[in-house]
Amino acid sequence: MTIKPYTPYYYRPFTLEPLGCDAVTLGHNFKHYLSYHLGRFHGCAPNYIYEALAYTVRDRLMVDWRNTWNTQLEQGTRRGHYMSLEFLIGRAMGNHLLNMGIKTAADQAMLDYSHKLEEVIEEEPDAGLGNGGLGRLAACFMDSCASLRLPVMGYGIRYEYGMFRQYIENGYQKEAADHWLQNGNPWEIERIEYAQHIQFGGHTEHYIDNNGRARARWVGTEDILAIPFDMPVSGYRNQTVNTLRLWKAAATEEFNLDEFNAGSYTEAVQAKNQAEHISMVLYPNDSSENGKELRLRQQYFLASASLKDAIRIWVKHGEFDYQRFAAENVFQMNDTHPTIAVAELMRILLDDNGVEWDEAWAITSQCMAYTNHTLLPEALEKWPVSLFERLLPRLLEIIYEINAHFLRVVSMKWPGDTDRQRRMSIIEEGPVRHVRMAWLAIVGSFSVNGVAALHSQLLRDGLFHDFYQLWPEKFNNKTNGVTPRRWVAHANPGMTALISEHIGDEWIADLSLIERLKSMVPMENKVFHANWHAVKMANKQRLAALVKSDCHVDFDPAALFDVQVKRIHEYKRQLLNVLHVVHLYLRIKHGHLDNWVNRCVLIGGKAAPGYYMAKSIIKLINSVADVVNNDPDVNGRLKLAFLPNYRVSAMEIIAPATDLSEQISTAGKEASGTGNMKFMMNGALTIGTYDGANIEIMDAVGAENFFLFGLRAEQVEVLRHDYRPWQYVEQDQDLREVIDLIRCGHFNPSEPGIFDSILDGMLSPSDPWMTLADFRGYVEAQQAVSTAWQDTEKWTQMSIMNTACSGFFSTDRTMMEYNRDIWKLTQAESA
Ligand code: 26W
Repeated sequence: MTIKPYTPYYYRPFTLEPLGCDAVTLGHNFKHYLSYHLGRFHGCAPNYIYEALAYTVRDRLMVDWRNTWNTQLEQGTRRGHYMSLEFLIGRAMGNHLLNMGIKTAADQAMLDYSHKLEEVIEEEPDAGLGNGGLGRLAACFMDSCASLRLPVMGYGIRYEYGMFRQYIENGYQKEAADHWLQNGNPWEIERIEYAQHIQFGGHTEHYIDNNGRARARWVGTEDILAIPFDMPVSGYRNQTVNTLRLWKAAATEEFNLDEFNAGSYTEAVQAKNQAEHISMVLYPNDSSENGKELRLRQQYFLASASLKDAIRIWVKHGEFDYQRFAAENVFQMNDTHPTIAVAELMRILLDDNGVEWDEAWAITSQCMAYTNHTLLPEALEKWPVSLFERLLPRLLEIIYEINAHFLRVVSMKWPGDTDRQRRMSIIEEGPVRHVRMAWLAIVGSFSVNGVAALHSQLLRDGLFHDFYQLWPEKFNNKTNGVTPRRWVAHANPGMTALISEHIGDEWIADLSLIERLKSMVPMENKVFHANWHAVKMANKQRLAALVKSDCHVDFDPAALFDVQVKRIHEYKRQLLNVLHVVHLYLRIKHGHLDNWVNRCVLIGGKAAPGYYMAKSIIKLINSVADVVNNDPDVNGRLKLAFLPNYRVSAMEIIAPATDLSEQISTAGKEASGTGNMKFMMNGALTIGTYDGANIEIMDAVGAENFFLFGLRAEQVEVLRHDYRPWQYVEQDQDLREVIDLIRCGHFNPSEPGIFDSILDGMLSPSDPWMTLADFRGYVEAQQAVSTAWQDTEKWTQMSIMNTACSGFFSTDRTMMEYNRDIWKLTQAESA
C-alpha cells in the first residue's frame, strides 16, 4: 500500500450548505443512497435499508463534525485523549437521531417508503468492541464529552471481530464469531493519509550523536501499519461531533516487498495476514489476563499509533516546542491496558526527538493519567520480561531506566527499606521476571483514580498503599456514571415523555434536574403514578416478547421482574441468585406460600471462554430454569430464564423493564458497577451489597428505598481468616435443602455430578466469594422486596424516587469531575 504524505490543499475553501432534515428531504436522500450508491431497490434485503439511512444521517453530521474539529484546532485548545482497548458502543443510529433531534422526521421518512424506523434500527449490528463495564464506560464517556463540548478524542482498536456471540446448546455456553463488519460500517471514515508505522522486534543500538550525546535507536524492526478509521460521536443537540479514532492493522509495503524480492510470494501474503492479526479480535477476558503475546502487541499498537497521531496533530497545528506538550495534551489510560504509552512517549521524545531524559520524563509524567477498574489480583497485568525483550526491546530498556530513577526516589524516602523497594519495583523478581503494568502506570502518571468511593479508598489502603504514602496527591476518586441519553431518553421513550411532560426536558442534558421529579412522589399524584406504572408495564411487555423469542419462556408482565445482567463471574455471585431461586422453588414445593409474590427472574451475561467455573454457572442456571419452568406445581409463580448473548442493545430493552436490579457482588470486589446506575435511572429498585457504587446509590436514594444485605468489605476480610461455610449450612435448614436438592441431581438427572465443583467451591473454607455467608441476609432482603412489591402504590413511589435521585450517576457529572480535577480542558462555547 503506497501512502502519500499528507499535503494540505490551498484551494479556495468552499462552504457546505446544511442539509435539510425534514422527512421529505431525508426520504429523498435515503432513496438516492439506496439506488445510486448501493444499487439496491424496493424489496432488497433490510440491511441495505439501514445502510442507506445511516449514510443519510451521517451526511447530516458532517458539517458539525468538520466544524468541531476545526474550531478545536484553530483555537489551539488543550486536548484530551481517552485511550482504551475497548469501546462498547453498541448501535449508533438511534443515538444520532436522538442527539440531532430528527427521530420523528426519520420515522416519517421511513414510513413514506413503507419501512418502520424501529425495524430499520434493529438491522444495525452492535459494535461490540468491549467486554463489559470498562468498555461501556468508555462509550458513555465519549457521549458525555461531546454533549459537554469537551475536546476529547477517543483512541481504540477497530477489531474485525468484536465480543463473541453467545448461544446456548444443551444449557452450555457456546461461542460464535462476531463478524460485525461483514456488511461494512457506514458510520466510519477511513483516513489512510494518517496511517502510522508501528515497530516490533528488532534490536537497539546506542550511539553518540553529533552533539556528543548518548542516544539510542531501535532498528531491524518488523513494521506494521496502523490505519485510522473515524467514527462520529455526536453531542446532544449542540452541534458538536467529536471523534472516536479506531486503528486497523495492515502490512506495510516494505514488509511485503522484502519477502517478495526474496522470491517468496506466498510468504509475503502470509506476512500481510500476520500483520492484520493485530486488530483481528477482541480478547474476551474481563478479569484474568492470560499473558498472550498478541494482546501485548495490541496494546503497543494502540498506544504507539495514538501517541504518534496526537503528536502529529499537535505539531501541525501549534508551535513546535515540546516544553508546551504537557500543557496542551492529556492522555487518560483506561486501566493498565494502554499503559505501555508511558514508555512509548518517552521513546518518541528521547529517540525520535532528542529530548533529554529529565525533560522527557517531566513531559510524560505530566500528561499521563491512569484509571484503575479492578482490585482482583488475577486481573492485574504483568508481562514476562522475556516477552518484552523480544517484542519491544527499546521499550524494556526505557522501563528499566524509569524503574532505576523511581527506585532512587523510593530509597531516598525509605532508606534501607529493601522490602518496600522489592514491592514497589516495576520489575517483579522471581523465577520469571515480570513488568508490572499498574506500577508503570502509577509511576508515569500525575493522576491515579478509582471508579467509586469505596474502590478508591480500597486502592489507597490496600493495593496501592505504598504508592499512596509516596504520592498522596496523585490519588483521587471519580465515581462512574452512565449517559442518560442512551440509557433513558433513547431506551425508555415512554418514561422520557412522561417525565418531560411534568418537569420539562432539560434533564436530558443536565440530569441534576431530574431531582424535580421528587415532587411527583407524594400520594396525591395519582394520575402520574398510574402513568408511571403503565409505562413500566409496556416496557415489561417488550422485554417479555424478547424473553419469549430468545429463551422460549413466558414472562407475565404482572409479575415482579427480577434481573441480573452482567459478565458471569464468581465475584458477581450469580450463584447466590440461583440459590435464592431454588429456595423459592422449594417453598412452592412445600406449599409455603405465605407472603408470596410471583417472580420472573432473568439472568444474562457472557462467560470468558476459558473460565470453567463461570461456564458451569451458566449450565446450572439453565438446568434450574428447565425444571422450574416445567414443573406443573410451580404454576406460573416463578420463572427463570437465561437470556443468551447479553449485549448493549439487549440492555436497552432490559433496563426500562426491570423492577428489581440485582447488584450482589462480594463486598469489596465490584469496583463500581454501572448496570446498577442504568437500572436506577429507569426506576428499578436495587437489592445489593455494600459494594462499589451501590453505596453511593443507596446514599442518594435513601436506605428506605434500597434493599441492602450482606457482609461489608472489612467484614469479608476479617472473616476470610476463619471462614467456615458448612456452619451456615448446618444452621440454616433452607440453605441445607437448597444445597441438597442441587447435590442430589434434581436439576441434572442425565448428567450426574456436573455441579459438584460449584458446590464444593461454595463449601470450601477458602471460597473467596463467601457466597454462603450472605445467603440468609439475601433471602431476608428478598422477603422485604416481596413485601414492598405487594403494595403497588408504595412500590411506584419508591420507583419514582430512584429515578429522581439518579442525577449524580450521569457521566456528564463524571466527565465534569475528570475535567475539573485532571484534564482541565476548556469547554467550547455553545454555537
Ligand atoms: C487483562 C484482562 C482484563 C480485561 C478487562 C482485566 C480487567 C478488565 C476490566 C478492568 C474489567 C472491567 O470491565 N471492570 C469493570 O469496570 C467497570 C467500569 O469502571 C466497573 O463499573 C466494574 O465494577 C468493573 O468490574
